Amino acid sequence: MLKKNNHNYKHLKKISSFSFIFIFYLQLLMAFLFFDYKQVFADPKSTSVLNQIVTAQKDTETPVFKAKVIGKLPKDARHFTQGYFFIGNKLYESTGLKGESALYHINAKTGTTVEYRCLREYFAEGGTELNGHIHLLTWQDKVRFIIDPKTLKIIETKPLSGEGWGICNADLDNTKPLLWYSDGSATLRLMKVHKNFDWEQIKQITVYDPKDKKPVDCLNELEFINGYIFANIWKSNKIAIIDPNNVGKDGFVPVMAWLDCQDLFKEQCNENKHNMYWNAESSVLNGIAWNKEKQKLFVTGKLWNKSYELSLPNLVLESVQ
Ligand SMILES: [Ca+2]
Repeated sequence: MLKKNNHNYKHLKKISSFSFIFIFYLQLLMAFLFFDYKQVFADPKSTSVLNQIVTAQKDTETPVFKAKVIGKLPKDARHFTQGYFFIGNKLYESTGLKGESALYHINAKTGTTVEYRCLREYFAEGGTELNGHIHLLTWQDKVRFIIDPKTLKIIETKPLSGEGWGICNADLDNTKPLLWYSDGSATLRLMKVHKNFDWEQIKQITVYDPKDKKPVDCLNELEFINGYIFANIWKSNKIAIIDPNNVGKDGFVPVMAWLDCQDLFKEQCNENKHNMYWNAESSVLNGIAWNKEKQKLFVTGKLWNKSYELSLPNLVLESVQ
């Protein structure tokens, strides 16, 4: 009996040791499987510092700035954003698609619509301000509009040869009647606007990537910031920063720096999982607005539910010091 009990005791002890080892390794396995590395190692401070670092690509001198978000503004996720710009402290957004195109005056503090004008029969594209008027492009409708920013009424309709994509100012002091516009290619055209709103091309540049020496096609929404042109590239999450005065042979201009907005797009993909209109193919980065008075930069995209305030890359900030 004693022998039997002793045997049982040993047996139980064996089972107990085995269970202990089994549970220990099971816990170890669970910890390994569910360990949240991002949670533990993501130090907001170091991430922030990293975002500020300009990292040069291995085989080129073109610096890449990672977008550093310093604020967020709600945005109507139904808007297929094509143009984004400030007039003073007032924010404007143009939206595309036939049947849905419109021009919006947006409250720059809340992101809500103050006023809007439907342009349903057109496919509206980029817009900008020049001498108190909004200049708005259409994609393939062969017209551009001159619009009163207060009433959003069309004052003039002018012809547009080719496609219209993005448009921005071209003069630092905004005193010369000059505008840059894009047409989906790697070429930007500098247009002089006359008093009757006719315009004539006085210069053109072709933007290329110094890395592969190839033209950067699909230059889209534009913004003129401290003498540089910011152009987002359609279907990418990158913004090219271009110095329009750095013109080389045959009008070629290298990308001076890249602003990498990939993280913003990833956040939008995540936040719009249940947005029935969302399509990662078309809901891309498209919209750069610079508030010159407050020195604030906002970027957004088609069907995005937010507009992101970004810190301006040092490279661009320092240029005006
Ligand atoms: Ca813009």
